[in-house]
Amino acid sequence: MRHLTLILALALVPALEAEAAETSGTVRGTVTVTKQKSNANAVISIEAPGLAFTPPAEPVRIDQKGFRFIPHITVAVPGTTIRFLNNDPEPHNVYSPEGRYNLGTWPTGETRDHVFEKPGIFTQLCNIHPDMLAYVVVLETPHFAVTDGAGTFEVKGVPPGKYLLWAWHEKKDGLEREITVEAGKVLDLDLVIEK
Ligand SMILES: [Cu+2]
Repeated sequence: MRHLTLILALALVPALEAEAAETSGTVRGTVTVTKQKSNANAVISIEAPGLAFTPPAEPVRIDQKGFRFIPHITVAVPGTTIRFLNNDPEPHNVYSPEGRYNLGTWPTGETRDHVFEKPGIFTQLCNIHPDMLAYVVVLETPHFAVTDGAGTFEVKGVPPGKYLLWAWHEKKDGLEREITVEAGKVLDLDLVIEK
């Protein structure tokens, strides 16, 4: 009897996976950012009114290492805690003009947390090292991506429906496009951020 139960359970696994795949779609593609050296670090946001999102249970880390913020771009949903870790032999600071916060100055090995409650684009600066710059982009959607070095992105698990796709790069205003996601299908996009 125990064997039979196991066989039945195994037989169910592929069926469940196939069903899950059919209930959502994928949006992927490439981003070209004109007049920039790299197509990396463009943010893709797939938005619709009333989307549910859950901030991660654990803080999301931004490293201060080699006198840079790593990663350069972090995308989060409202309620996310970002933890800044000083991994350099000198003190660092974090402040954000848009966010109107200054987390103070702290030494090697210490961290400071900030909870991002509202959507927006928040520059992260260090008042000791003026070259340090990062962005935290807070989006009211769970469907987002950041382009890799080749400018490619992929967002899986998007429920079928109409969305506004927003593509943004730190040197540009970005672009908007209406898209329709279909269950079990891949929407392939070639996006050019000019302005
Ligand atoms: Cu610094």
